[in-house]
Amino acid sequence: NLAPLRRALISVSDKTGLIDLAQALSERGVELLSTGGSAQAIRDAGIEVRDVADATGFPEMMDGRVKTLHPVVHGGLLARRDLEAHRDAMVEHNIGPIDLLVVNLYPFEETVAKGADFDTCIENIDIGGPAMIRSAAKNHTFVTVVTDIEDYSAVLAELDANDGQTTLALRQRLAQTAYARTAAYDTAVSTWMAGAIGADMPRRRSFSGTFKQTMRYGENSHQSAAFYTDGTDRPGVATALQHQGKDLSYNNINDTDAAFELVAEFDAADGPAVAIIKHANPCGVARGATLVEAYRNAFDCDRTSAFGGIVALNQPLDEDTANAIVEIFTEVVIAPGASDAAKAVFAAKKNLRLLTTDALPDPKTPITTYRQVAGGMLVQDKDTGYVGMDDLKVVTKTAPTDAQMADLLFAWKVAKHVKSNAIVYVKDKATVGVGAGQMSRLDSALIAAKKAERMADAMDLPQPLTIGSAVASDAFFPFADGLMEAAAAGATCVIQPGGSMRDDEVIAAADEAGIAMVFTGMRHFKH
Ligand code: 93A
Repeated sequence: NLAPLRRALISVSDKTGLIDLAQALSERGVELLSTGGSAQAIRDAGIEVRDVADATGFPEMMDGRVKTLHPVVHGGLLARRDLEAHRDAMVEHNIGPIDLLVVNLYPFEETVAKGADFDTCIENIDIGGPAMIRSAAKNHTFVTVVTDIEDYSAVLAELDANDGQTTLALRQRLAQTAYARTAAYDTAVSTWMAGAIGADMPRRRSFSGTFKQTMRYGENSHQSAAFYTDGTDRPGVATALQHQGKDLSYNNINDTDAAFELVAEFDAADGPAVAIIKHANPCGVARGATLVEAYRNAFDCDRTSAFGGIVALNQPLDEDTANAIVEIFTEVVIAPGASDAAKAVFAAKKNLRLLTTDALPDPKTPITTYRQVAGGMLVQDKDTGYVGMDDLKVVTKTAPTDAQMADLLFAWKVAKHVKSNAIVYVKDKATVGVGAGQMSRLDSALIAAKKAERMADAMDLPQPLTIGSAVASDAFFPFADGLMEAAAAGATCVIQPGGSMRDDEVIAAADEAGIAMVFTGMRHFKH
């Protein structure tokens, strides 16, 4: 059992809860040592505190770059209380033990997020703070280290319950938290620096995230899971505000991300667009003259699969669209805003989650994506590839009409967000058939056409909507068969990367079927 906690060193940039903590410690007979601004705040509150500079005999210097980097501080944190030699060294060098360290670091991540210049970011790299945290955490057998304001209350509660000391279990947990904090901090510095100096996928890098929430479970109920954010303020599922509904599940977050990133491809300046997602693949994407029309058009692509889906909008949710959405069961709706009237419509649906952001994400902003594989991590630039009208090459005898061209580009944008192999049929700026995630491109074409037939039956249409449609393939057709299948389903024009050994065969088959085909020169695999 340790002797009661006697001395604390407090050095915090975020002063939230500082005075209450200092007061509580002081009342429990703990002597307070503190750095410049923290000491000032404590003293201003009328609580007794000693300056670290007084203890070290060195003033804070070099604009605060050197305040706590001193053997009196690190000796006090690192000395083993159970070794005579360590105790003797403390006496010989006039080092007092520090039993509790409370530190939160210079706000480096926030400074970067605010878009500060290089020098300001550099000045916000905390050196003394992480050094103290690491010393205290190493010596957690004797020292309590607090790096998270949320842990202040746990420490005070233990002091009261354990004769003025913390338990080893708490000190261990806090030490683990402390190393996670310093690791994440240095990761943030290194990641920022890679960007600031323009390093392209550096050989040495580390990864970290900031804990956001625990999930009830992962993809399945026997898997535990949590959500971590990367600290950037890019609009998206990680930064969205949840207005109502149950907590999001692991699958909800994954699917909501897929939905929002897809709908963001459709510029709001060109009018409303809606994407409905199931299991990370779209079961309907459409534009419309109004948002509600876009929703209904998207819904008509695959009404069956839309049930229990995730809906993403490229414009703020309005009342009409909210009313249309609640006609069936929907898991999540995400939009760049929502009107009060729309929120009122949703309020009656307790299980429906509404998420809003301030803006749509920009699909062209470069970011890094990570995927874990057994024993490693795959890191790549996000697929920000974009194909415009000028990038297309007409390879068939007939060229697409303007209307066909618009549908081809629409289909191409959707195909980018469909798991490979992706085949997407589009008519009048609405998907009418989506084939996703098949091992053969031919099967994707067949499945999409089959689903369109089923929808035609369900909606009492004279023929499937794929008749007269545009079709996109996320990668080249290796053989003519996939293209022939699309033609059989009624597609009259095709967009695909090209580049197959058998392009000639595929082009000849298109010409024979009277189909117009364009090559993008870029593929959009998504696995
Ligand atoms: O510039 S530092 O890296 N040099 C230090 O020696 C040092 N010691 C503590 N920054 C240092 N700190 C940091 O100062 C702490 O991590 C904390 O974030 C901040 C508290 O400063 P103040 O008490 O003056 O507001």
